[in-house]
Amino acid sequence: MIPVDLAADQARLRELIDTFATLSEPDSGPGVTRLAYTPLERRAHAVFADRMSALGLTVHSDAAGNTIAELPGDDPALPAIGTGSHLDSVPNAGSYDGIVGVCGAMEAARLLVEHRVRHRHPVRFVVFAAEEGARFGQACTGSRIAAGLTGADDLPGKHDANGVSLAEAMASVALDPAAVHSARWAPADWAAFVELHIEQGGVLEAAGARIGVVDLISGSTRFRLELTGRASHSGGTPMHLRADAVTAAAEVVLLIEALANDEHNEGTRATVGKIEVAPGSMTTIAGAATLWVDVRGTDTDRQRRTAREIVAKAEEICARRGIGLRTEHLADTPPVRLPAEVRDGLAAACRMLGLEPRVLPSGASHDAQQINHVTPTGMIFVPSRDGISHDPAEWTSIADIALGTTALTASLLRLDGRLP
Ligand code: HGY
Ligand code: MN
Ligand code: MN
Repeated sequence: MIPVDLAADQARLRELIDTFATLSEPDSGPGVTRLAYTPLERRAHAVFADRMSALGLTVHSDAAGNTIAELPGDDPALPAIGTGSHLDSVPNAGSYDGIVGVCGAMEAARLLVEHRVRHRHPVRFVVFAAEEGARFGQACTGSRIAAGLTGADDLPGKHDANGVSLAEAMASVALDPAAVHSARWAPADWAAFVELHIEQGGVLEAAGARIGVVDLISGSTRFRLELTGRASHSGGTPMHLRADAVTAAAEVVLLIEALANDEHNEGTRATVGKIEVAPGSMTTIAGAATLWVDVRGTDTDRQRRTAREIVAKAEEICARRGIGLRTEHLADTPPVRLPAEVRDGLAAACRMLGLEPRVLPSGASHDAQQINHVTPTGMIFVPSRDGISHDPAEWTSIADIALGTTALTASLLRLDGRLP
């Protein structure tokens, strides 16, 4: 069993989650808006750093903006065991995505320090920068840099909706994009990594399971489709003389849905979550429409084939309608199967709580997906009510978050060899 003094404290978790939830862009509408590489994301990292420093941990932020707090172990020569998640959000997000993994890590650190739990390995508590791809298209920038999957050369070429590049955004919050090589993690420095996260889907809730362990993290292929028609008067232009970018875009969007639903693309999810139309006047036929496409998959070939099929079909539709089409690749991450030895260790930790964990794939992408390129990595999931996420209605009970945190703490000690 878990030593009783290692049970996570619900009130402390609630206070932490509520503290981070207050850090949202003013006048940004409902929910939490704390985008990648903004002063607000850095303020959230500062809250984490202050609390961990107050516990006596040594804390630093690297050139990528990742913030790492270290708790020394009895044997400093051993590689570190790590845990953590992210504090940036999508626009109008909920209060739990990423935050639960950071708050769980902070509570685990408190339990280890305040109960003077001996452990051999150093333990590092990490907040990754810029996990969400909502602003720049690419997800997991901080953890990709740590894993050596994104370098300084990649940063100037990715832009947000205002034309600000990843490199410029990093510099705007006093980070040095040219120095991100220094933020790369050496595999020899790490023994394992565990991320606690909300499920962001409905599998655990439907199964009546209070805790899950992830076996595979979905990949994502993301691109932008820019359709160019001819803006013209909505009254003076007969239907047969139009090059309407919006009606072409509408046909493409429905095609994307049909392709994802086609059984030969089983397991693939394709979404157009953002559309921009110009000039955006109700009395002008749209001359331009831009679609942001997110294709998720549990099989690399099928995920990328679906993306290729979408582009090919969109080209056919646009050619038939006399609409120009330009495709811009934004990001591509393959699915990752997490190592069985970590997965099974996390399951054993859940059983120490008297819970049988549900083993499940993650539909969302995560920092753990990138960190698994550096060190054996696992994920613990807690349920999302109604499967909702990336929305203010996102919610997980504090009791489930506490269970997940206790399982996380036990997992860290199992990985250390401190618990059987
Ligand atoms: O977009 C995702 O899958 C994750 O929430 N970053
Ligand atoms: Mn997340
Ligand atoms: Mn997210």
